[in-house]
Order: sequence, then structure tokens, then C-alpha cells
Amino acid sequence: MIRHQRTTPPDAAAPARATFRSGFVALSGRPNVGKSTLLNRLVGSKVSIVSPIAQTTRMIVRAVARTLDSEVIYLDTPGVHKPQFRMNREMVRLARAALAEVDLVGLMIEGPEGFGPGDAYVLRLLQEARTPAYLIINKIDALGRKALLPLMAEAAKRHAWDEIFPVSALSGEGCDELTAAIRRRIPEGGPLFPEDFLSDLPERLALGELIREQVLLRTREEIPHSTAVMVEDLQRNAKGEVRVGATVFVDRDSQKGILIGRGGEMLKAIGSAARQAMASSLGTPVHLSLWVKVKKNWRDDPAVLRLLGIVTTE
Ligand SMILES: Nc1nc2c(ncn2[C@@H]2O[C@H](COP(=O)(O)OP(=O)(O)OP(=O)(O)O)[C@@H](O)[C@H]2O)c(=O)[nH]1
Ligand SMILES: [Mg+2]
Repeated sequence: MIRHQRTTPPDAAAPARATFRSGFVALSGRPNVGKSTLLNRLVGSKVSIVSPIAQTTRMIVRAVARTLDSEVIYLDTPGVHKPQFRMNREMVRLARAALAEVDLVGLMIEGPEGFGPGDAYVLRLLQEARTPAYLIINKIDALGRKALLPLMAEAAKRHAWDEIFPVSALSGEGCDELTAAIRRRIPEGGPLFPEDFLSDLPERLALGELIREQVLLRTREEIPHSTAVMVEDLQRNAKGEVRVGATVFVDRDSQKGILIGRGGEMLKAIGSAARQAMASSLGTPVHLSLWVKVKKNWRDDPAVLRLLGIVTTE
């Protein structure tokens, strides 16, 4: 579990507050539209990994954004796609279930791509779930101004959105307006989590994700999708330094060779970048040992998927 570092003292001297509101908001949509990027921005901390590879996020991650009078629990969800393996079926199942579990859905599309056939399917799922929804048109930094109005008009025809927000999760443009509207829309109610609680992602999974992020950023074709990371060893010494031992699983022998690279260069680069990311996330020096193992068909193996935190049922 990841916790917020407390930066401000509890403000006993604050003026009388408006009604406190708290609620759950799912960030949903096709792969790669920027759900995880937006989640990290809205909670002000890097909780979910981000990459240009579709299907980066494999499980639901809940993370909290607080103000004096609100607590919003955002759910990052896997992108909805046509599932090929057991892992992907589970990812889509989780994404679908999240639509019905929350007070509000933030359905995301990416502005430059507009609506595609995949969005029509997500919209059907949303309509089945009957949850109120904001449409979030992301990546407006990469969208010509002239293209926005026709896209908003098209969006209004497709669904009875509560509101539509053009944003850039990357630059932050439009995000304040979005969060203010989200806080207005969630129900009245007290805080649900302790003040220093940031995310429900267990520490081992979070560290494994930082390793997987480096694999995604450095490999191509089928390798990103064929890779899983398991943190098998996690220890702290008396000085607070952390020792991490992890295995990167791939599907085939040829992929193992590519991940290790000539003279071990690729694995060294992945390990070094991941170690730095872990050190900055934990705020302490990290020693990382990485192994690569072939585990054929792991994406269809329920035992592996359970260990990875992807399969949560059965
Ligand atoms: N230009 C631009 N790129 C963005 C923006 N938001 C996200 N991206 C990029 O889009 C890519 C995908 O971002 P993610 O946040 O991983 O997307 P996702 O929807 O979580 O993807 P999945 O987890 O695969 O479903 C990354 O390369 C991001 O840097 C944005 O506002 N503008
Ligand atoms: Mg994601």
C-alpha cells in the first residue's frame, strides 16, 4: 500500500467547511487514452505506470485525492480491448465491473483519434452500467483547436453525458475544471480512508510495476505484452535501505535473449532505470537483483495471474 507523505499539518484553524463529499470515480476507456497519466495527475503522485504501449495497466488501482472538504477515490482501470488470453479477459472484466461500482465514470477518449469502434463498445458497457458519466477528451495539447468543437458535438450525440471536459493529462490543461466538477458530483459523506493513505496497490506489486514500466519503454512488438514481473524478495536493512529481488517472466526463449541483450546490456539498463525509479518512490537507496525466466503461456495460467494480482476471482 502506498502512503502520502504528510506535508501540511491538520488545519484546526480552517474556517467552517462546506459539506464534506466523498466518492469513487473510475477512469475508463480504450487502452492508451491516458487514464493512468490522468490518475497520477489528479492524485498528485505517480501511482500507476504509463507507457505508449496499449494495455499497460493490468489491474484496478485505487488512489485518493483530498481537499479540505472532499475525498475522491479514483480507480485506474485496464483499457477495454478484445481479449486474447485469460489475463486479458480478466482485465476487461475488471474494467467492466468498475463501471458499475462507482459514483461517477470519467470516460476517456483521446482527442486526436476521436471516437473509434472500440469506444462504441465501451459506451454500450457504460449504458448497461447506468452510472452517471463525464466525457473526458484527453490529449488536447495534440489536437488542433478547430477539431475540438466538432468532436464535442459528436460526443453529445453519442451519450447523455453529465458534462464534457477537454483536458491534457500531460500538461494539466483543463484538469482543475474537471476536478472541481468531480467534487461537486460525488455524494455527501465523510472521508473513507486515513489521511496518509494514497493507494491500495501493495508495495511489492507497485515495485514490480516500476520494473515492468522500464521493459515497456525499452522493448517492442510482442515483448511488452509477453512480460510480467514478480517481486520475490523485499527487505529493509537497519539503515532503511531496501533490497529487491525480482523475476521478469517472458513467454518464449527468444524473448529471454532479447530482454537480457548483448552482454546483458538490456537487462542492465532496465534494472538501473527501475532501481532509480524505486529509490525516488521509496525515498531511500535500493539494491535490485533481476532475473529473467521463461514461463510458457503464463498469460493463461490462473496461478501466475493470481500471484500478479490480476486474477481476483475463482
Ligand atoms: N500528448 C499527450 N499524450 C498523453 C496525454 N496523456 C497521456 N499521454 C500519453 O499517452 C500514452 C498512454 O498513456 P497511459 O496513461 O499509459 O494510457 P492508459 O489509458 O492508462 O493506457 P492503458 O493502461 O494501456 O489502458 C503515454 O505515452 C502518455 O504519455 C496527453 O494529455 N497528451
Ligand atoms: Mg493505464
